[in-house]
Amino acid sequence: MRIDVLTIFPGIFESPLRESLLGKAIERGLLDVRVHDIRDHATDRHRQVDDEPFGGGPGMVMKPAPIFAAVEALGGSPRLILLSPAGRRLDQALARELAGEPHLALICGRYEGVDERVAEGLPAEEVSVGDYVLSGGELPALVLLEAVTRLVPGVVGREESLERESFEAGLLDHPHYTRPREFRGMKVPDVLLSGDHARIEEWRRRAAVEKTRRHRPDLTGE
Ligand code: JCQ
Repeated sequence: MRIDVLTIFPGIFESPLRESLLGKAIERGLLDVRVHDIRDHATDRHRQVDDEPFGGGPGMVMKPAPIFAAVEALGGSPRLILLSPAGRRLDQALARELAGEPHLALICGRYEGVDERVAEGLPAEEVSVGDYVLSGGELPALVLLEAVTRLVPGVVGREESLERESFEAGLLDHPHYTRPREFRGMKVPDVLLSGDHARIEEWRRRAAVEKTRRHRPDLTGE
């Protein structure tokens, strides 16, 4: 899978793409992630990527031309995504859908916003990672990158751990425990030490439903 990232802060992506699961998957050739500096596509002598808003008001708006030029320099026919609080909310279903694409391009906006002709004219679909405002699309792009790429076959070592986890069954995950059996007076539920796999499965199913009802009633339709 190929993913191009368009940003005016390419440095933000360095360590997340080097470390951990993402870094390993790139090293192993499962992912081809390329980060591009939008400023390299500015044509004026100040390499300006933003300008004042038409109609007035505070802050600056990202100019369309450098973003269009950066996208047009990519080649291929990527699915274009603009990270934006105004977008379709990223959830596990959208992550799964995007993991099936051969080529994505993520556009990171900064300042007060991005000229509307980027969404309209490229066109780019707007995707949000949650109902809060950040100063730029770089962290949202990293969130999307991780949610999507861990679903690409081979990126996560144990494939079965994927289908068991939160949201894949429409529920939160069941509680997890490791050694010691007792920690600061808090005990691991006996059933998990019983070795009875049928009872353990049943306990986990009930615990997942119970935890979902308590923390996320919206997921159970309550
Ligand atoms: C993404 N949830 C929050 C901020 C404008 C495209 O225009 C803008 C982009 C941003 C950065 O993204 C977010 C965000 N999902 O803040 C303002």
